[in-house]
Formats: sequence, structure tokens, C-alpha cells
Amino acid sequence: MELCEASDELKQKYLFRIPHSNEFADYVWPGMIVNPEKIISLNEIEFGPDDVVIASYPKSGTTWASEVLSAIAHEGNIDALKSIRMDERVPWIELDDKAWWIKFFYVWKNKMFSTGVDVRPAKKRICFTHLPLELLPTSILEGKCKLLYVARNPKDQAVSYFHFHRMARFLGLQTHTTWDEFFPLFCSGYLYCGSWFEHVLSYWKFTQNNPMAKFICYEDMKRDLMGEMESLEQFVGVPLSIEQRINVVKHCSFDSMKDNKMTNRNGVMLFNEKICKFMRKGIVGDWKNYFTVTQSEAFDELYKKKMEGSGLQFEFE
Ligand code: PPS
Repeated sequence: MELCEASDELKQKYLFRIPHSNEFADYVWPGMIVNPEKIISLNEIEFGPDDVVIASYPKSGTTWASEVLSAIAHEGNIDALKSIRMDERVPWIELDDKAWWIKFFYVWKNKMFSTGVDVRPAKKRICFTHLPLELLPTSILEGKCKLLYVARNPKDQAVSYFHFHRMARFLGLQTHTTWDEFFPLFCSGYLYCGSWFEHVLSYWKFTQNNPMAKFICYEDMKRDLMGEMESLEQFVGVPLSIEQRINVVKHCSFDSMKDNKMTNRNGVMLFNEKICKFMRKGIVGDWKNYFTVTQSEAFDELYKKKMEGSGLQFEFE
């Protein structure tokens, strides 16, 4: 278990490596893109019955679930999805859009990607967040809108997050942080968005017996996207035909999303894709290429302790 603990020195190093980092509400924030004022101001937004909020711990399949849900909200109209960039169809609510680099990005994006195609408006408004449950706007917590939580087995999530720290400028392009340093930071929860266990378990509890909320897993989407879609359609109340569903499943495959400039996040200047692609591997079980046997055993022990009694189980292969 000692392997899972991060020293104060390591934590300080992490904080130092994140540009404009700050600590707020007991979490570390990458100040280049998220700030406390923006998070607090979100409470002014009144979410309603036509909104669906996707929540997740980073690197859990948010982008994938966003495209699937957006496809449902657009009633299977793939042309609409190909005409509008995903970050417009599914905005990130806590992104600090007052920062000049974000404003610049939007101007550039509109120039580069605007197709001018007039599409039928979506049936539902969709957005996403990585905020821990307790920081969500009140209207979401009060069940005024639907909430979809996407989770992924923590071993693959950690590996994906490790690579993300290397390529995301707002996390400091941490190519010097080794996997052996990242592992205890992840286990101890001293990372942007905090502890994976706390994030996932708090939403898991929230979604239980809550008709306005749903919990899905990356691994289930991998195994049976058709089946997951059907239950998502029911959840948001927009049914598709089988043919439409088949087209959406094709459109949302890893290879198709990877080659689709409206979804693959290529050109987002917050990322350095020369270091690593945003659409990296998209598989279950990549953790085996990173976790040593000792790390895996230590993590399993921690996992058992933290997840005990929750009734939540993940697939790791
Ligand atoms: S983020 O930055 O937090 O919004 O990232 P997020 O979208 O949650 O997670 C990124 C990982 O999801 C993989 N991905 C997919 N896997 C399978 N199929 C599809 N269509 C798909 N789209 C995205 C992406 O490759 C990241 O995982 P890794 O393991 O790094 O490849």
C-alpha cells in the first residue's frame, strides 16, 4: 500500500508543474482553463428538462459518450454531427471562456471548421462537466435536468490520464513526470479532479434509484454499443430506428471518430498532439503495458478497500 502514497514533495512538484495551478474546495485546478469564479458562477445557470449533462472523471470516455448522446439528440442525423464541431454541440460548462486563448480558439475554430450548413436543432441540449458532484450547479443536483455519468475502470483511466498530462498544455505538458511518479499521485487522488474513488463513488450513489440520473461504463460501451444506445435513448426520451442506431454505432467507432475532424480534437491548441493523440488507443486493458505486478497488486488492494460495499464493479479486460 505504501506504493500508493504520494509524498509531499511529489505533490508539490505536481502543483508546480501545472501552469497557474490553484487549490480550491480541496482540489487542484489547472488555472489556464478552469477557475473558482467560473465554477461558482455556474450556479446561475438554470438547467431544465431539455438539458442532459454528461459528468465524468477525465479520460473515462466523455468524448465518446458525448458523440453518442449528441447523435441521439440529433435523432440520428449524422450530417448534423459532421457539420458542427463537437465542442459546440456538447460544450464544457466549467471551461473559462473569458481566457484569451479560449476566445482565440473559438475565432480560429469558426474560421476553420464552419460549414455553414443549416441543421435541425437538437431535441436536447447537451453539455459536459468533470466537476466533482458537490460542486455541480444546484439545479442539476435538484434533478431539474438529466445527468449521465460515464465511468471507466481505474487502471485504464489512470494510463490514459498519464498520457493526457503529457500532452495537455493546461496540465503542463508533463513529459518529465514518469509513470512511477504518476501512479502514487493517482492512487492518493492528488490530481486535477481529485480522487477517482471519491468522484466515481459519489456519482454512483447519486445515480442509484434516481430516475433523472444514469451511470454507464466505458467497458459496456465497448462490448455492446447498440445495447447501451438503446438504454440511452430511453433515458433521454428520443427513440431511434434500428437503422439509425446502426449508423450511429458506425459513426461513433474509435476509428471513425479518430478520423473525424469534428470529434477528434485535432487542432485544439490546448493539446500537443505531437506528444500524444487525444484519440490515443481506445481499448480496454492497456493498463497491463504500464502497471508493474507490484503496482497492480497494491492498486487491487486499495481498490478492494475503497469499493467495498458499493455494489459497483468494473471490467479490467
Ligand atoms: S477527456 O479529455 O477527459 O474529455 O477524455 P475522455 O473523452 O473522457 O476520454 C478519452 C479516452 O476515451 C477514448 N475514446 C474512445 N474509446 C473508444 N471508442 C471511441 N469512440 C472513443 N473516443 C474516445 C480515447 O481514446 C481516450 O482513451 P485512451 O485510452 O487514452 O485511448
